[in-house]
Amino acid sequence: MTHTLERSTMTRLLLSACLLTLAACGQASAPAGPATVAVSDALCRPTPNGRDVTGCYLTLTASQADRLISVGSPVSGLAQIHEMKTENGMMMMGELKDGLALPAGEAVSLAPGGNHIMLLQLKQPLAAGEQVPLTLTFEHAQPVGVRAAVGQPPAAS
Ligand SMILES: [Cu+2]
Repeated sequence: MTHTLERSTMTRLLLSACLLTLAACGQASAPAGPATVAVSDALCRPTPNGRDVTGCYLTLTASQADRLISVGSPVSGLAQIHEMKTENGMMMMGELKDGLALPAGEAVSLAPGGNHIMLLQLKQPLAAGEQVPLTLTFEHAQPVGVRAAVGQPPAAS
């Protein structure tokens, strides 16, 4: 009888410990520390031709699996995440409506000829040497603000 009581008390203790752990996990964004995304090499093409759209490129490295879900910039009315795809033998670009997957610890480059950030409805032309503030929003990590340099990217191979 005593033995049974002890076991049931032990079970209750274990159960409440599990519930506490679950609650703690539910509140934290991730068990292995806060999710972060490092951003490097942010660059936007200049618009000397008077067009009100341009492409921006950068490299993202997420500390844990994440997703770039949106981009904003005060210099443009609209910013989208674009992919390049071939349709009827023609290279087209289209919006990645579900964003861009970022595998844990892997550098993901948005580069000419591939995925890029599209700034549309630019409020003024962008000249080389200027800077463009970009705010990147992720599924897990806190939003990251960067200042992209305006300049020509190295020629794509
Ligand atoms: Cu585009």
